[in-house]
Amino acid sequence: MSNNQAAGLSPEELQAWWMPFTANAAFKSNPRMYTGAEGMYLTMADGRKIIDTNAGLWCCNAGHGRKEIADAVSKQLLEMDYANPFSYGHPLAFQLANRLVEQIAPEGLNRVFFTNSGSEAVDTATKIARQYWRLKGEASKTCFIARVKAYHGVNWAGVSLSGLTPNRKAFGPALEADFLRHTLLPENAYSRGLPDNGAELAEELNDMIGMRDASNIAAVIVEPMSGAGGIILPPKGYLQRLREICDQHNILLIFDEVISAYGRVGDAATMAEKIGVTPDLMTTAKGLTNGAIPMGAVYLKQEIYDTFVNSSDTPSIAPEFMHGYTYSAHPVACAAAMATMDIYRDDQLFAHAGKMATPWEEAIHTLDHGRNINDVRNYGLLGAIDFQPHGKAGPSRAAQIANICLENGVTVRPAGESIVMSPPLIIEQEHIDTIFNVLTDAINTVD
Ligand code: PXG
Repeated sequence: MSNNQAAGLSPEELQAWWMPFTANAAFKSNPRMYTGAEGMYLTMADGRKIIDTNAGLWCCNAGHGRKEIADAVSKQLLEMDYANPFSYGHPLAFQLANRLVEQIAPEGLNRVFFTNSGSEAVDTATKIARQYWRLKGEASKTCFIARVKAYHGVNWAGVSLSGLTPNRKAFGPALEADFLRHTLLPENAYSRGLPDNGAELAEELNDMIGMRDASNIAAVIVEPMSGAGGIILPPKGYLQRLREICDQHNILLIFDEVISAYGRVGDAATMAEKIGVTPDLMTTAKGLTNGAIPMGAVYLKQEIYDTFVNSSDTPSIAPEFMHGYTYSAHPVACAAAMATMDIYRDDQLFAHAGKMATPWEEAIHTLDHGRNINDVRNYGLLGAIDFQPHGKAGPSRAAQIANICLENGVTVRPAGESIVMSPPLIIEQEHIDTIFNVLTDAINTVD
Protein backbone atom coordinates (compact mmCIF):
# COMPACT_ATOMS: atom_id res chain seq x y z
CA MET A 1 0.00 0.00 0.00
CA SER A 2 1.28 3.44 -0.81
CA ASN A 3 1.18 5.55 2.34
CA ASN A 4 0.75 8.58 0.18
CA GLN A 5 -2.51 7.31 -1.32
CA ALA A 6 -3.74 6.39 2.19
CA ALA A 7 -3.26 10.02 3.27
CA GLY A 8 -0.97 9.03 6.10
CA LEU A 9 -3.32 6.44 7.62
CA SER A 10 -1.88 3.06 8.60
CA PRO A 11 -3.50 -0.20 7.37
CA GLU A 12 -4.98 -0.70 10.88
CA GLU A 13 -6.57 2.75 10.79
CA LEU A 14 -8.44 1.78 7.62
CA GLN A 15 -10.26 -1.15 9.24
CA ALA A 16 -13.05 0.31 11.43
CA TRP A 17 -15.04 2.12 8.74
CA TRP A 18 -17.18 -0.36 6.76
CA MET A 19 -17.37 1.57 3.51
CA PRO A 20 -20.64 1.65 1.49
CA PHE A 21 -20.94 0.05 -1.97
CA THR A 22 -17.20 -0.71 -1.80
CA ALA A 23 -15.08 -3.88 -2.05
CA ASN A 24 -13.66 -3.15 1.39
CA ALA A 25 -10.73 -5.59 1.41
CA ALA A 26 -9.62 -4.54 -2.08
CA PHE A 27 -9.89 -0.84 -1.22
CA LYS A 28 -8.02 -1.24 2.03
CA SER A 29 -5.13 -3.03 0.34
CA ASN A 30 -4.94 -0.30 -2.31
CA PRO A 31 -6.66 2.83 -0.98
CA ARG A 32 -7.57 5.85 -3.08
CA MET A 33 -8.25 8.91 -0.98
CA TYR A 34 -9.52 12.37 -1.72
CA THR A 35 -8.25 15.13 0.54
CA GLY A 36 -9.63 18.32 -1.01
CA ALA A 37 -12.17 19.72 -3.46
CA GLU A 38 -12.56 23.05 -5.24
CA GLY A 39 -14.57 24.07 -8.30
CA MET A 40 -14.20 21.39 -11.00
CA TYR A 41 -11.36 19.63 -9.16
CA LEU A 42 -10.73 17.04 -6.48
CA THR A 43 -7.34 16.69 -4.79
CA MET A 44 -5.92 13.18 -4.28
CA ALA A 45 -3.80 12.20 -1.27
CA ASP A 46 -0.66 12.51 -3.38
CA GLY A 47 -1.51 16.15 -4.10
CA ARG A 48 -2.66 15.69 -7.70
CA LYS A 49 -5.65 17.74 -8.87
CA ILE A 50 -8.22 15.68 -10.74
CA ILE A 51 -11.12 16.93 -12.88
CA ASP A 52 -14.32 15.61 -11.33
CA THR A 53 -16.62 14.52 -14.18
CA ASN A 54 -19.20 13.18 -11.72
CA ALA A 55 -19.90 16.24 -9.54
CA GLY A 56 -19.00 14.06 -6.54
CA LEU A 57 -21.73 11.46 -6.90
CA TRP A 58 -24.08 13.41 -9.17
CA CYS A 59 -24.56 16.05 -6.48
CA CYS A 60 -22.11 19.02 -6.49
CA ASN A 61 -23.86 20.79 -9.36
CA ALA A 62 -22.45 24.23 -8.52
CA GLY A 63 -18.92 22.86 -8.18
CA HIS A 64 -16.99 22.02 -5.03
CA GLY A 65 -16.16 24.22 -2.07
CA ARG A 66 -18.70 27.00 -2.57
CA LYS A 67 -17.97 29.66 0.02
CA GLU A 68 -21.56 30.97 -0.04
CA ILE A 69 -22.78 27.57 1.22
CA ALA A 70 -19.99 27.24 3.80
CA ASP A 71 -20.80 30.70 5.18
CA ALA A 72 -24.55 30.00 5.35
CA VAL A 73 -23.94 26.68 7.14
CA SER A 74 -21.53 28.12 9.68
CA LYS A 75 -23.85 31.08 10.40
CA GLN A 76 -26.82 28.76 10.88
CA LEU A 77 -24.90 26.42 13.19
CA LEU A 78 -24.21 29.29 15.56
CA GLU A 79 -27.69 30.82 15.27
CA MET A 80 -29.71 27.61 15.74
CA ASP A 81 -28.01 24.25 15.31
CA TYR A 82 -31.14 22.14 15.50
CA ALA A 83 -34.90 22.49 15.78
CA ASN A 84 -37.44 19.78 16.52
CA PRO A 85 -39.61 19.51 13.37
CA PHE A 86 -42.45 17.52 15.00
CA SER A 87 -45.21 19.98 15.87
CA TYR A 88 -42.70 22.87 15.93
CA GLY A 89 -41.41 24.89 13.01
CA HIS A 90 -38.62 27.28 12.15
CA PRO A 91 -38.91 30.06 9.55
CA LEU A 92 -36.14 28.85 7.26
CA ALA A 93 -37.93 25.55 6.55
CA PHE A 94 -41.06 27.39 5.36
CA GLN A 95 -38.98 29.88 3.39
CA LEU A 96 -37.07 27.06 1.71
CA ALA A 97 -40.25 25.16 0.79
CA ASN A 98 -41.68 28.33 -0.78
CA ARG A 99 -38.43 29.01 -2.57
CA LEU A 100 -38.32 25.48 -4.02
CA VAL A 101 -41.92 25.73 -5.20
CA GLU A 102 -41.08 29.02 -6.91
CA GLN A 103 -37.64 28.22 -8.33
CA ILE A 104 -37.56 24.45 -8.89
CA ALA A 105 -40.95 22.71 -8.81
CA PRO A 106 -42.66 21.82 -12.07
CA GLU A 107 -45.97 23.66 -12.44
CA GLY A 108 -48.54 22.18 -10.07
CA LEU A 109 -46.24 20.56 -7.50
CA ASN A 110 -46.54 23.12 -4.73
CA ARG A 111 -46.10 21.14 -1.52
CA VAL A 112 -42.76 19.86 -0.19
CA PHE A 113 -41.87 17.18 2.39
CA PHE A 114 -38.22 17.23 3.57
CA THR A 115 -36.06 14.14 4.07
CA ASN A 116 -32.31 13.62 4.49
CA SER A 117 -31.51 11.62 1.36
CA GLY A 118 -32.87 10.36 -1.92
CA SER A 119 -33.57 6.94 -0.42
CA GLU A 120 -35.70 8.51 2.30
CA ALA A 121 -37.47 10.61 -0.32
CA VAL A 122 -38.42 7.42 -2.19
CA ASP A 123 -39.64 5.74 1.02
CA THR A 124 -41.64 8.86 1.82
CA ALA A 125 -43.21 9.09 -1.65
CA THR A 126 -44.34 5.46 -1.59
CA LYS A 127 -45.86 5.86 1.87
CA ILE A 128 -47.68 9.01 0.72
CA ALA A 129 -49.01 7.10 -2.30
CA ARG A 130 -50.35 4.21 -0.26
CA GLN A 131 -51.99 6.35 2.42
CA TYR A 132 -53.43 8.66 -0.24
CA TRP A 133 -55.42 5.82 -1.78
CA ARG A 134 -56.50 4.59 1.63
CA LEU A 135 -57.83 8.07 2.42
CA LYS A 136 -59.65 8.00 -0.91
CA GLY A 137 -61.38 4.77 0.13
CA GLU A 138 -59.23 2.64 -2.20
CA ALA A 139 -57.03 0.81 0.27
CA SER A 140 -56.43 -2.09 -2.14
CA LYS A 141 -54.19 0.15 -4.28
CA THR A 142 -50.86 -0.94 -2.77
CA CYS A 143 -48.73 -2.38 -5.58
CA PHE A 144 -46.05 -0.34 -7.39
CA ILE A 145 -44.84 -0.49 -10.95
CA ALA A 146 -41.17 0.30 -11.46
CA ARG A 147 -38.71 -0.43 -14.25
CA VAL A 148 -35.83 -2.75 -15.08
CA LYS A 149 -32.40 -1.07 -14.51
CA ALA A 150 -33.97 1.52 -12.19
CA TYR A 151 -32.17 2.81 -9.10
CA HIS A 152 -34.31 4.29 -6.35
CA GLY A 153 -31.87 4.25 -3.44
CA VAL A 154 -31.25 1.61 -0.81
CA ASN A 155 -34.01 1.78 1.77
CA TRP A 156 -36.76 -0.84 1.64
CA ALA A 157 -38.87 1.00 -0.91
CA GLY A 158 -35.84 1.66 -3.09
CA VAL A 159 -34.68 -1.95 -2.86
CA SER A 160 -38.14 -3.26 -3.75
CA LEU A 161 -38.43 -0.91 -6.71
CA SER A 162 -34.86 -1.33 -7.87
CA GLY A 163 -34.41 -2.85 -11.31
CA LEU A 164 -30.69 -3.46 -10.75
CA THR A 165 -30.35 -7.12 -9.76
CA PRO A 166 -27.17 -6.79 -7.64
CA ASN A 167 -28.90 -4.17 -5.48
CA ARG A 168 -31.87 -6.43 -4.61
CA LYS A 169 -30.88 -10.09 -4.82
CA ALA A 170 -29.38 -10.37 -1.32
CA PHE A 171 -32.29 -8.88 0.60
CA GLY A 172 -35.40 -11.00 0.13
CA PRO A 173 -38.96 -9.84 -0.35
CA ALA A 174 -40.16 -6.32 0.37
CA LEU A 175 -42.84 -4.15 -1.36
CA GLU A 176 -44.90 -5.79 -4.08
CA ALA A 177 -43.86 -4.49 -7.50
CA ASP A 178 -43.99 -5.23 -11.23
CA PHE A 179 -41.33 -4.02 -13.65
CA LEU A 180 -41.63 -2.33 -17.01
CA ARG A 181 -38.87 -2.99 -19.52
CA HIS A 182 -35.98 -0.51 -19.64
CA THR A 183 -35.68 1.76 -22.69
CA LEU A 184 -32.11 1.01 -23.77
CA LEU A 185 -32.64 -0.14 -27.38
CA PRO A 186 -29.87 -1.11 -29.82
CA GLU A 187 -31.60 0.77 -32.65
CA ASN A 188 -31.12 3.99 -30.66
CA ALA A 189 -27.32 3.57 -30.38
CA TYR A 190 -25.38 6.83 -30.74
CA SER A 191 -28.51 9.00 -30.44
CA ARG A 192 -27.90 12.63 -29.64
CA GLY A 193 -30.23 13.62 -26.83
CA LEU A 194 -33.52 11.78 -26.43
CA PRO A 195 -33.78 8.74 -28.72
CA ASP A 196 -36.41 8.52 -31.47
CA ASN A 197 -37.47 4.87 -31.08
CA GLY A 198 -39.31 3.12 -28.28
CA ALA A 199 -42.22 5.29 -27.09
CA GLU A 200 -44.39 2.18 -27.56
CA LEU A 201 -42.59 0.52 -24.61
CA ALA A 202 -44.92 2.60 -22.43
CA GLU A 203 -47.85 0.51 -23.71
CA GLU A 204 -46.53 -2.36 -21.59
CA LEU A 205 -48.01 -0.50 -18.66
CA ASN A 206 -51.45 -1.27 -20.09
CA ASP A 207 -50.62 -5.00 -20.00
CA MET A 208 -49.55 -4.78 -16.36
CA ILE A 209 -52.71 -2.91 -15.46
CA GLY A 210 -54.66 -5.59 -17.31
CA MET A 211 -52.96 -8.28 -15.27
CA ARG A 212 -53.04 -6.63 -11.79
CA ASP A 213 -56.03 -4.34 -12.24
CA ALA A 214 -55.75 -0.63 -11.47
CA SER A 215 -57.69 -1.20 -8.25
CA ASN A 216 -54.50 -2.81 -6.87
CA ILE A 217 -51.90 -0.34 -8.16
CA ALA A 218 -50.82 2.69 -6.12
CA ALA A 219 -48.24 4.26 -8.39
CA VAL A 220 -45.81 3.99 -11.24
CA ILE A 221 -42.31 5.15 -10.29
CA VAL A 222 -39.64 5.95 -12.87
CA GLU A 223 -36.48 7.97 -13.08
CA PRO A 224 -37.42 10.14 -16.06
CA MET A 225 -33.76 9.63 -16.99
CA SER A 226 -32.15 6.56 -15.38
CA GLY A 227 -28.83 7.58 -13.84
CA ALA A 228 -27.09 4.80 -11.91
CA GLY A 229 -28.38 2.21 -14.41
CA GLY A 230 -26.14 3.84 -17.04
CA ILE A 231 -27.82 7.09 -18.18
CA ILE A 232 -30.74 5.50 -19.99
CA LEU A 233 -32.87 8.12 -21.68
CA PRO A 234 -36.61 8.05 -22.31
CA PRO A 235 -37.55 7.74 -25.98
CA LYS A 236 -39.39 10.80 -27.30
CA GLY A 237 -43.04 10.55 -26.25
CA TYR A 238 -42.50 7.70 -23.74
CA LEU A 239 -43.00 9.69 -20.54
CA GLN A 240 -45.97 11.55 -22.04
CA ARG A 241 -47.58 8.16 -22.74
CA LEU A 242 -46.89 6.89 -19.19
CA ARG A 243 -48.61 10.04 -17.90
CA GLU A 244 -51.66 9.45 -20.11
CA ILE A 245 -52.03 5.82 -19.09
CA CYS A 246 -51.68 6.67 -15.38
CA ASP A 247 -54.38 9.33 -15.79
CA GLN A 248 -56.71 6.95 -17.63
CA HIS A 249 -56.45 4.39 -14.83
CA ASN A 250 -56.25 6.59 -11.76
CA ILE A 251 -52.69 5.62 -10.88
CA LEU A 252 -50.19 8.07 -9.37
CA LEU A 253 -47.02 8.84 -11.33
CA ILE A 254 -43.82 9.40 -9.34
CA PHE A 255 -40.73 10.84 -11.02
CA ASP A 256 -37.54 10.05 -9.14
CA GLU A 257 -35.44 13.10 -10.03
CA VAL A 258 -32.71 12.56 -7.44
CA ILE A 259 -30.13 12.87 -10.23
CA SER A 260 -32.01 14.75 -12.95
CA ALA A 261 -33.25 17.72 -10.88
CA TYR A 262 -31.46 20.98 -10.05
CA GLY A 263 -30.27 21.84 -13.54
CA ARG A 264 -28.57 18.60 -14.53
CA VAL A 265 -30.56 18.30 -17.77
CA GLY A 266 -29.79 21.89 -18.81
CA ASP A 267 -32.07 24.88 -19.40
CA ALA A 268 -34.59 23.61 -16.84
CA ALA A 269 -34.73 22.90 -13.12
CA THR A 270 -36.06 19.36 -13.63
CA MET A 271 -36.61 16.76 -16.32
CA ALA A 272 -40.36 17.17 -15.72
CA GLU A 273 -40.11 20.83 -16.71
CA LYS A 274 -37.79 20.13 -19.61
CA ILE A 275 -40.09 17.62 -21.29
CA GLY A 276 -43.37 19.14 -20.11
CA VAL A 277 -44.71 16.13 -18.19
CA THR A 278 -45.80 16.74 -14.61
CA PRO A 279 -45.78 13.79 -12.21
CA ASP A 280 -47.98 13.64 -9.10
CA LEU A 281 -44.95 13.31 -6.83
CA MET A 282 -41.27 14.03 -7.47
CA THR A 283 -38.35 12.85 -5.34
CA THR A 284 -35.09 14.84 -5.20
CA ALA A 285 -31.91 15.14 -3.11
CA LYS A 286 -28.23 15.59 -4.15
CA GLY A 287 -28.16 18.98 -5.96
CA LEU A 288 -30.66 20.38 -3.45
CA THR A 289 -27.75 21.34 -1.16
CA ASN A 290 -25.00 20.97 -3.76
CA GLY A 291 -24.05 17.80 -1.87
CA ALA A 292 -22.73 19.87 1.04
CA ILE A 293 -25.21 18.73 3.71
CA PRO A 294 -27.50 15.67 3.40
CA MET A 295 -31.05 16.63 2.40
CA GLY A 296 -33.86 15.32 0.22
CA ALA A 297 -37.28 16.64 -0.74
CA VAL A 298 -40.50 15.14 -2.05
CA TYR A 299 -42.54 17.59 -4.13
CA LEU A 300 -46.24 16.82 -4.51
CA LYS A 301 -49.52 18.12 -5.83
CA GLN A 302 -51.65 20.18 -3.51
CA GLU A 303 -54.57 17.80 -4.05
CA ILE A 304 -52.55 15.02 -2.39
CA TYR A 305 -51.58 17.25 0.54
CA ASP A 306 -55.20 18.42 0.90
CA THR A 307 -56.44 14.85 0.87
CA PHE A 308 -54.32 14.16 3.95
CA VAL A 309 -54.85 17.42 5.78
CA ASN A 310 -58.61 17.61 5.19
CA SER A 311 -59.27 13.96 5.85
CA SER A 312 -62.11 13.20 8.23
CA ASP A 313 -60.14 10.04 9.14
CA THR A 314 -57.81 12.08 11.34
CA PRO A 315 -58.89 14.34 14.21
CA SER A 316 -57.51 17.83 13.50
CA ILE A 317 -55.21 17.71 16.53
CA ALA A 318 -53.48 14.48 15.38
CA PRO A 319 -50.75 14.29 12.72
CA GLU A 320 -52.32 13.35 9.38
CA PHE A 321 -49.13 11.58 8.16
CA MET A 322 -47.35 9.45 10.75
CA HIS A 323 -44.00 9.93 9.12
CA GLY A 324 -40.96 12.17 9.47
CA TYR A 325 -37.34 12.18 10.52
CA THR A 326 -35.48 13.69 13.46
CA TYR A 327 -33.59 15.68 10.85
CA SER A 328 -36.50 16.62 8.55
CA ALA A 329 -35.95 20.25 7.51
CA HIS A 330 -32.76 20.40 9.60
CA PRO A 331 -31.94 24.12 9.91
CA VAL A 332 -28.35 23.64 8.72
CA ALA A 333 -29.50 21.67 5.66
CA CYS A 334 -32.13 24.37 4.97
CA ALA A 335 -29.40 27.03 5.14
CA ALA A 336 -27.23 25.04 2.72
CA ALA A 337 -30.18 24.59 0.34
CA MET A 338 -31.09 28.30 0.44
CA ALA A 339 -27.49 29.27 -0.37
CA THR A 340 -27.47 26.68 -3.17
CA MET A 341 -30.69 28.13 -4.64
CA ASP A 342 -29.08 31.60 -4.55
CA ILE A 343 -26.09 30.29 -6.51
CA TYR A 344 -28.29 28.52 -9.09
CA ARG A 345 -30.26 31.76 -9.59
CA ASP A 346 -27.45 34.33 -9.41
CA ASP A 347 -24.99 32.37 -11.57
CA GLN A 348 -27.76 31.30 -14.00
CA LEU A 349 -26.34 27.80 -13.75
CA PHE A 350 -29.21 25.92 -15.37
CA ALA A 351 -28.88 28.16 -18.45
CA HIS A 352 -25.10 27.67 -18.39
CA ALA A 353 -25.64 23.89 -18.28
CA GLY A 354 -27.95 24.23 -21.28
CA LYS A 355 -25.32 26.24 -23.16
CA MET A 356 -22.49 23.80 -22.35
CA ALA A 357 -24.67 20.81 -23.28
CA THR A 358 -23.94 21.53 -26.97
CA PRO A 359 -20.11 21.35 -26.81
CA TRP A 360 -20.50 18.43 -24.37
CA GLU A 361 -22.62 16.57 -26.95
CA GLU A 362 -20.12 17.37 -29.72
CA ALA A 363 -17.21 16.15 -27.62
CA ILE A 364 -18.75 12.90 -26.40
CA HIS A 365 -19.92 11.92 -29.89
CA THR A 366 -16.36 12.15 -31.22
CA LEU A 367 -16.14 8.74 -29.51
CA ASP A 368 -18.92 7.21 -31.67
CA HIS A 369 -17.98 3.77 -33.06
CA GLY A 370 -14.58 4.04 -31.33
CA ARG A 371 -12.49 1.16 -30.03
CA ASN A 372 -14.67 -1.45 -28.24
CA ILE A 373 -17.53 1.06 -28.02
CA ASN A 374 -21.17 -0.04 -28.44
CA ASP A 375 -23.06 3.14 -27.71
CA VAL A 376 -22.60 6.78 -26.70
CA ARG A 377 -25.44 8.72 -25.06
CA ASN A 378 -25.83 12.31 -23.88
CA TYR A 379 -28.46 14.61 -22.46
CA GLY A 380 -27.95 17.97 -20.76
CA LEU A 381 -24.70 17.62 -18.81
CA LEU A 382 -24.90 13.84 -18.72
CA GLY A 383 -22.98 11.34 -20.78
CA ALA A 384 -22.49 7.58 -21.03
CA ILE A 385 -20.19 5.39 -23.10
CA ASP A 386 -20.96 1.64 -23.33
CA PHE A 387 -18.21 -0.85 -24.05
CA GLN A 388 -18.31 -4.32 -25.51
CA PRO A 389 -17.77 -6.80 -22.59
CA HIS A 390 -14.34 -8.46 -22.95
CA GLY A 391 -15.70 -11.77 -21.69
CA LYS A 392 -12.69 -12.45 -19.46
CA ALA A 393 -12.18 -12.48 -15.69
CA GLY A 394 -11.06 -9.22 -14.07
CA PRO A 395 -12.12 -5.61 -14.23
CA SER A 396 -14.45 -4.49 -17.03
CA ARG A 397 -13.09 -2.31 -19.82
CA ALA A 398 -14.96 0.62 -18.24
CA ALA A 399 -13.17 0.04 -14.90
CA GLN A 400 -9.77 -0.25 -16.60
CA ILE A 401 -10.37 2.94 -18.57
CA ALA A 402 -11.51 4.77 -15.43
CA ASN A 403 -8.27 3.75 -13.67
CA ILE A 404 -6.16 5.06 -16.53
CA CYS A 405 -8.13 8.33 -16.59
CA LEU A 406 -7.53 8.76 -12.85
CA GLU A 407 -3.77 8.35 -13.39
CA ASN A 408 -4.04 11.10 -16.00
CA GLY A 409 -5.99 13.64 -13.98
CA VAL A 410 -9.65 12.87 -14.71
CA THR A 411 -12.11 10.88 -12.60
CA VAL A 412 -14.97 9.14 -14.47
CA ARG A 413 -17.44 6.63 -13.02
CA PRO A 414 -17.54 3.04 -14.26
CA ALA A 415 -21.04 1.51 -14.03
CA GLY A 416 -20.96 -2.10 -15.25
CA GLU A 417 -19.79 -1.97 -18.87
CA SER A 418 -20.41 1.79 -19.10
CA ILE A 419 -18.62 4.95 -18.13
CA VAL A 420 -20.98 7.61 -16.86
CA MET A 421 -20.31 11.31 -16.41
CA SER A 422 -22.25 14.21 -14.89
CA PRO A 423 -19.83 17.12 -14.46
CA PRO A 424 -20.51 20.14 -12.27
CA LEU A 425 -22.70 22.62 -14.17
CA ILE A 426 -19.90 25.22 -13.95
CA ILE A 427 -17.95 23.29 -16.61
CA GLU A 428 -16.19 25.29 -19.38
CA GLN A 429 -14.78 24.34 -22.78
CA GLU A 430 -11.23 23.90 -21.43
CA HIS A 431 -12.46 21.18 -19.03
CA ILE A 432 -14.40 19.44 -21.81
CA ASP A 433 -11.25 19.43 -23.97
CA THR A 434 -9.11 17.90 -21.20
CA ILE A 435 -11.73 15.31 -20.22
CA PHE A 436 -12.17 13.99 -23.75
CA ASN A 437 -8.44 14.06 -24.60
CA VAL A 438 -7.69 11.95 -21.53
CA LEU A 439 -10.68 9.66 -22.09
CA THR A 440 -9.92 9.10 -25.78
CA ASP A 441 -6.30 8.18 -25.00
CA ALA A 442 -7.42 5.81 -22.22
CA ILE A 443 -9.98 4.12 -24.48
CA ASN A 444 -7.32 3.58 -27.13
CA THR A 445 -4.97 2.01 -24.57
CA VAL A 446 -7.29 -0.78 -23.37
CA ASP A 447 -7.63 -3.99 -25.40
N1 PXG B 1 -33.06 7.74 -6.50
C1 PXG B 1 -32.21 7.94 -7.52
C2 PXG B 1 -32.74 8.10 -8.91
C3 PXG B 1 -30.83 8.00 -7.28
O1 PXG B 1 -29.98 8.18 -8.30
C4 PXG B 1 -31.30 7.67 -4.94
C5 PXG B 1 -32.64 7.61 -5.24
C6 PXG B 1 -30.89 7.52 -3.50
O2 PXG B 1 -30.35 8.69 -3.01
P1 PXG B 1 -29.40 8.65 -1.70
O3 PXG B 1 -29.26 10.09 -1.34
O4 PXG B 1 -30.14 7.89 -0.65
O5 PXG B 1 -28.12 7.97 -2.12
C7 PXG B 1 -30.37 7.88 -5.96
C8 PXG B 1 -28.92 7.93 -5.63
C9 PXG B 1 -24.26 5.48 -8.81
C10 PXG B 1 -24.95 6.02 -7.59
O6 PXG B 1 -23.55 4.49 -8.70
C11 PXG B 1 -26.15 6.69 -7.71
C12 PXG B 1 -26.79 7.14 -6.56
C13 PXG B 1 -26.22 6.95 -5.32
C14 PXG B 1 -25.02 6.28 -5.21
C15 PXG B 1 -24.37 5.80 -6.36
O7 PXG B 1 -24.44 6.01 -9.89
N2 PXG B 1 -28.02 7.75 -6.70
